[in-house]
Amino acid sequence: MVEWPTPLSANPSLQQQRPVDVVPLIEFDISLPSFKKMEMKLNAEILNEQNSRFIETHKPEYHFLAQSLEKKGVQVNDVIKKLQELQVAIPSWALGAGGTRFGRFSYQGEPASLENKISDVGIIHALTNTAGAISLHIPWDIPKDYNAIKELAASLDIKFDAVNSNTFQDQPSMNKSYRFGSLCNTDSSVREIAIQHNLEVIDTGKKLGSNSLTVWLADGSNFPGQQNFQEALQNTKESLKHIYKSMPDDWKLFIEYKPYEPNFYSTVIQDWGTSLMLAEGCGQRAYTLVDLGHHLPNTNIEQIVATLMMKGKLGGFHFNDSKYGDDDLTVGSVKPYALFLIWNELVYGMENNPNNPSPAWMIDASHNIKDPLEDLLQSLEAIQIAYAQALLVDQKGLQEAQKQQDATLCQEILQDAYRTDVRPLLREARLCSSAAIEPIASYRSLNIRNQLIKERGLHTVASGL
Ligand code: LRH
Ligand code: MN
Repeated sequence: MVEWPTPLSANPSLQQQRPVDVVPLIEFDISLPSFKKMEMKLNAEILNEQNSRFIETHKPEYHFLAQSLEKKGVQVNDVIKKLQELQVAIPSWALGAGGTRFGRFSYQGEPASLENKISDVGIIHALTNTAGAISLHIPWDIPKDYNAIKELAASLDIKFDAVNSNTFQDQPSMNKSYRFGSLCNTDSSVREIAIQHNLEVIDTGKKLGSNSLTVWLADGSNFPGQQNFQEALQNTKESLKHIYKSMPDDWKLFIEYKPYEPNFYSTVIQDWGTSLMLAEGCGQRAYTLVDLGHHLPNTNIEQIVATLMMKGKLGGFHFNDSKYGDDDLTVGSVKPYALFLIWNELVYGMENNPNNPSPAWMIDASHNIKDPLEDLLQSLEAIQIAYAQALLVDQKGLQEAQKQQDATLCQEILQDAYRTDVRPLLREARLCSSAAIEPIASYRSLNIRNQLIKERGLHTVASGL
């Protein structure tokens, strides 16, 4: 292990040591027997050289902001530490170009293997120090060599977050179909196939060191009268209980809800209330997972978050943004204020709801036109910005103003935080954890996409949506 060279004039108290091999940008890592050629790995020298381009601008901006925040009583070091501790899982199914039913525009240099995908998450994590986990979708990402995959992930400081089951696509080995549902299906043999699949996904997760399962069901109907709502919900409830009981004692079950798509009349687990009811039906380690895109227009998601935290049943998030439906757009690209209000409830809840475990932070996005890695870098930035702004909210002042029923003052307190440009705090957090001050600028000036194309070719296609 080589000492991480101290970045220029970084703030010593916020220093974070990270296990990094100081090696050339493209390397052959013979220490990992299973890999003849190691994919690209960003190293300290490269990032240091990159940061030297931005440090002169960053430092005065950071000190100006830090001083003005400390005058307001903000513990700036605490905010930065919390930003450094925030680790958001990258979805394995969103490292290539996504598509819609109207087509898919391939992105060159896409990861064609799970190894490639983990390497891409490694690049994002090296640039941001906030993407220290990957969330796999099974069967899209079944490892061929579990030890090699775990070695590669560990060498990049990447953990395995929740594993996702898939009972919305028929598999070649199946002699039945999920066309009319999986865990809700009127045919018990189809329910059994779906349950068995979830148990196999748990096994895969156990081998990788994951400790949570996310279940999202496409189950529902397309026409009035097509499905008996109560029977479908009862079947789903029983099936989930079966899966829950089969989980190791230290595992969590995340039940993800969605109002519609791919079924367009009804969805069995359509909203947070149904998910909460099913989670309570399963047991203590079952929770509701909130995908921001899974709400009907103008739904007050921050109120749902507050309610779930009060119940101790907020399991985690799939962060993305949307204008209309489940658009899976870049986080914070359409409704950044809504994202801030959600994080304000999270900060309040993490302070006042000790009964709710620390939520699992994950992105769930799909990239139709942007470079997938740039899109994910922007999403991580937006999540950190909303969190940092929420950490600046004068929670005591807000509660006092709420007691006084002073709506004007409440808004002033919230928007004072929201209207603070917190990016210098993110930059300092990255600088002090040996990541890139400007991840996207560095991603581009290091020409990483072209390097990936050189290694993988123009036509590789990533598995996933
Ligand atoms: C469903 C969903 C779910 C995943 C899938 C890839 O819309 O959000 O989380 O399984 O996307
Ligand atoms: Mn999702």
